[in-house]
Amino acid sequence: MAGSNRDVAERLRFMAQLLEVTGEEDVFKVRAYERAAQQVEGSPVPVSELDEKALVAIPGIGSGIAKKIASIVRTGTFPELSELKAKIPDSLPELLKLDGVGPKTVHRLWMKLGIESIEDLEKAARSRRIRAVKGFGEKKESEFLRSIAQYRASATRMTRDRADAVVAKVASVLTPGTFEVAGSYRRGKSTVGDIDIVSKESPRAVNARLRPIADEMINEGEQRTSVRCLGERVDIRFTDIGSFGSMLIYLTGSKDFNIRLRALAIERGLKLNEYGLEERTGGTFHTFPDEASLFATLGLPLIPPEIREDRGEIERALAGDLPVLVGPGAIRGDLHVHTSATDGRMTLEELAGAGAERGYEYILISDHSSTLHITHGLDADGVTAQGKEIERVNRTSVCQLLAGIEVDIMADGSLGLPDRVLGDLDIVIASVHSGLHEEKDTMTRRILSALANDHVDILGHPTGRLFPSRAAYDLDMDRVMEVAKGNRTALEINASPYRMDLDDPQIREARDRGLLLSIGTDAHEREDLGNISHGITLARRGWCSPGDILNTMDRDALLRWAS
Ligand code: DGT
Ligand code: CA
Ligand code: CA
Ligand code: ZN
Repeated sequence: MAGSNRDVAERLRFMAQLLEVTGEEDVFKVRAYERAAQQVEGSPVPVSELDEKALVAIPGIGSGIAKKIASIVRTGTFPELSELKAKIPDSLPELLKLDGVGPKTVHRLWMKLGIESIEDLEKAARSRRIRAVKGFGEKKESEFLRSIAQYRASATRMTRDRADAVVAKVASVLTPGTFEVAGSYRRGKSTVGDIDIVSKESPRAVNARLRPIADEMINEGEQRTSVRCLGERVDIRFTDIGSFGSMLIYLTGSKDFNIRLRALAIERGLKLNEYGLEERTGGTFHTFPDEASLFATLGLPLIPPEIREDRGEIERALAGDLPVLVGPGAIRGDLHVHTSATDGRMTLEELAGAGAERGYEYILISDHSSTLHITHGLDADGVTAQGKEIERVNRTSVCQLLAGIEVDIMADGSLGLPDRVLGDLDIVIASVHSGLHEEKDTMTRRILSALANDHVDILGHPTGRLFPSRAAYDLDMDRVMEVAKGNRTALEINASPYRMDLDDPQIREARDRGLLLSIGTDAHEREDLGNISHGITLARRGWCSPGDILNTMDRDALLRWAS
């Protein structure tokens, strides 16, 4: 996952910081991580391309840290770091992102004042509780507040899982059936700037209920209220029951969609705003309690929120030719999961059980292959052993496990396992996990040569992007799609909220070209399986119908397609 030297160094440095946050007294241990981070950052060769022996040869890197580096390259983290993170409040490390706040400060704030989050720090500073701690003082208090303001102004967009948490918290004080979440959240965008909600309840009642859960009431009113909740901005717009439909359409957007819709209304002699439609001659005003009635008045069917982007959907709707979008009911299984045989947490049995619970027909077992960069993956013997286990579990399981692998695409475009091993598997995903900063031509050539292998069925997380820090790698996606189409290789829609890869414009392009797409959660633990919903949403944003999605095939059809 986290391949560049900078990524690896960042994780090692983070470990050093967390040790200090938790009050680690062994300074040599902290320094060992700091020194390793420095060495990795300064290394002229990408550490992702070094094996353990070569890593240990770097001064300041011992065999313990070398293993951790290998784990970071492969998974983005390592066990000791995960364990340490589990011991502290989830919101604590974010304090380190504040300008002028180091690990020792966080340790002190946490121990002396019970501060566990930026919100806690803000409250403590506002209520002048910081100055009571020896060594902090009034000046420090105002510095903290300034840093918090700056951090928030530049904070990046929310991932979908974060947005879900914010929505759940706000929804917990609203009455079911009286509100709808609008904006980019409802349209299903891969990341969300702020949360927009339309509410039919009385502003006074809602405002009162929001106060206890809000970090801050940014502004309160009868028309709209803005609050900060879990550190994120939430805008609530109040409306009459009678105008709920027009308000919801307006706040769902997108802005471009709204502009097109208004133009269409004008063509029909109507003026559209968030309160309803006005007849341009005579001035009669019409209101709409739901979206469908407003759309119908404009001669349109209900356009699904996920495709309201002015990318041709209004024209298609007018022609009565909207695509039928894939929904959760059509999904028969998950096509990318990891197990405890490598860096996942679930056993095959647990996966089969979890799949059955979700009503799945199948789950594709796709652990990493063991290669130069991935030391704890499966080798040929590991694949054979896992295959036998899968057969055994399948004898008593409703949800069938498919034998697969997420094979590494190497620097030269070859694959991490020999053809004879890949040939025995049901479905093969091939992914790039190293050398992520190659030139466009080199990267494209690598991927094309992997696609040329007949055993490869799916190209995993095709652009390699990772929120919030890693951009997509430089790639000639046009060429990749052309070759994938020719070779009948599917492209993955990786549903991890940190990946969301492919993104919707590329999904749309792939679908328009007649490629197949496969949705995979890349689950490492049980709750990750729920991310399938993010993948379905992305597929919908890319205009995919059930027929475009591999996961809608039944097991036999899927295996026939892959063979
Ligand atoms: P975000 O929050 O950056 O992820 O994106 P949105 O789409 O949620 O944008 P936001 O929160 O600024 O506004 C929510 C909706 O309000 C937006 O989707 C459409 C509507 N809207 C906002 N500004 C305008 C505007 O200037 N004109 C029109 N027609 N609609 C707007
Ligand atoms: Ca928004
Ligand atoms: Ca907004
Ligand atoms: Zn991967």
